[in-house]
Amino acid sequence: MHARHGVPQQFRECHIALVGGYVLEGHVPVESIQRLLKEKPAVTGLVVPGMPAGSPGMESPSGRPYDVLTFDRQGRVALYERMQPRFY
Ligand SMILES: [Cu+2]
Repeated sequence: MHARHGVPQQFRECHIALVGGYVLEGHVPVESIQRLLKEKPAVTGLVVPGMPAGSPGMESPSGRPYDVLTFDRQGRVALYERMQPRFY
């Protein structure tokens, strides 16, 4: 599943989703997905590595800012945005 969708080896996390022709890997926040679908960058998708505390579904009092990265099938990875953690 992950290889078929071009997710780099180091980012094969527990959750994968497909939306609007993009691949989402890990706990990608909805704000980043909305920005992705609006801006439509030339990437394969977004990944949040490591299931960080404070990401969606991982709400935590010990959450810290975490990075949303872009990736492509050539193995290029870049910072998309840094998100603030959620505390619930
Ligand atoms: Cu997870």
